[in-house]
Amino acid sequence: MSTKSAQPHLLTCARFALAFAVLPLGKGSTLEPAGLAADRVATLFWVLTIGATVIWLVVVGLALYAVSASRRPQSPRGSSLLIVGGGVIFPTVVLAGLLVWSLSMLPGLLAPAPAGSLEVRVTGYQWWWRVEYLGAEGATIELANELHLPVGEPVELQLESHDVIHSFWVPALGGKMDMIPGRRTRLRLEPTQVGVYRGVCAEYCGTSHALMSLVVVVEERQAWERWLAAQAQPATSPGEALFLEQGCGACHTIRGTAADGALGPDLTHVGSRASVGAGVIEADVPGLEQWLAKTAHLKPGVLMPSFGMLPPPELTALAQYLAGLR
Ligand code: HEC
Ligand SMILES: [Cu+2]
Repeated sequence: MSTKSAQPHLLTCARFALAFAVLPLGKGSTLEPAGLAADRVATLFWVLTIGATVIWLVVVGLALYAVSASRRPQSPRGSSLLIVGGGVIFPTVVLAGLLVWSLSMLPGLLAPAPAGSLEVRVTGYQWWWRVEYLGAEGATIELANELHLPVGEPVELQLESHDVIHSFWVPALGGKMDMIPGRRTRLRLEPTQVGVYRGVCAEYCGTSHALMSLVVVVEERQAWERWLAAQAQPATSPGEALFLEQGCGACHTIRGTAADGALGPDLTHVGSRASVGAGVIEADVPGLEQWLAKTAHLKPGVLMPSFGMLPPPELTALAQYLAGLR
C-alpha cells in the first residue's frame, strides 16, 4: 500500500481511537460488582481462576517431577491409584461440585422481579438508548441514555430493539442480554450499592457501536423519587422557537412543546443528563454546541443531520435552550 492511500486510513484510525476515549461516565468493571448478579459472577470468576491456577501448578509440578525423577520402576498399584484418583475421581468430583454450586446461584437471578417492582423499557437504536419508565395505567416517563435506579430493589427491564441486534450490558450490575428486533427480552437487575455505573452495547451494531454508552445512576429511594418526579414534568425553559423552526421537532420530543418526533431521543430533560450522544460529549452549552455543529464528526454514521451550517449565535441559542432543559 502506498503512503498516499495509507494516510486517510491512518487518519480514520486516529479518529476512531480518539472517539473511543469516551467520557468517563462511571465504573464499568465486572470485578467491582455493585449488583446481585454481578456479585455472583465475580465470585464465580475468582473461585474458578484461583482454583484453576492451583490445579495447574500441581499438574506442572507433577510433570516436572515425572521428567526429573529417577527411572526406577514404580509400583503398579501406586501408578494406578494416581491415574484413577488424579485422572478420574478428582476431576469428576471437582467439576460436579462446581456445576452444582454454579447452578445454585441462578435462582433469584432468572425469575422475573416480584409483581409491583419497578419496570423500565429500554430500546436499542443505532446508536443510543430510549429509556421509558412504565408507570401504572400505561403512563410512561421517557428519556434517553440514562437509567436511574433505587438501591436495593429489584428492577424488571424490558429490552427491545428498533433496528438491529444490540446487547444491554451494565458490567457492574449484571450480565448481558440481547435486544432483538421484533422481540422482547427481559433482564432482572438488583443494584446493591449507590454509585454511577457505565453500561455499553455488547453486540456489534454498526459504525458507532462503541459510542453507545448508558449511564446508570443508583441512588437512595428518596433521591430517585425526586429525580423521577422531575423527569415527569414538561419542559419549562423558553427559547423553543428556534428548535421548532429548524425542524428538530420532526425527530425529537420535548414534552410541553409542539415537538413530538420519535426518531431520536426525547429531549425534555436533556440538560440534566451526564452526556450527550450516549457518552460522546458533556451535556453543557459547549458540549451541545459541538454536538449540533459536528454531529457526524463526533459520531461517525450518526442518524442525525449536522447543523454546522447554522450561524454561531443560533447554535449557541439552541445549546443554551437545550442545556436549560433540566
Ligand atoms: C432526522 C432526525 C433528526 C433531526 C432532524 C434532529 N435530530 Fe437530534 N438526534 C437524532 C438522533 C437519531 C439522535 C441520536 C444519535 C445518537 O446518539 O446516536 C439525536 C440526538 C440528539 C441529541 C442528543 C440527545 C442525547 O440524550 O444524547 C440532541 C441534544 C439533539 N439530537 C438535538 C437536536 C437539535 C437541536 C436538532 C435541530 C437543530 C436535532 N437534534 C435534529 C435525530 C435527529
Ligand atoms: Cu448497539
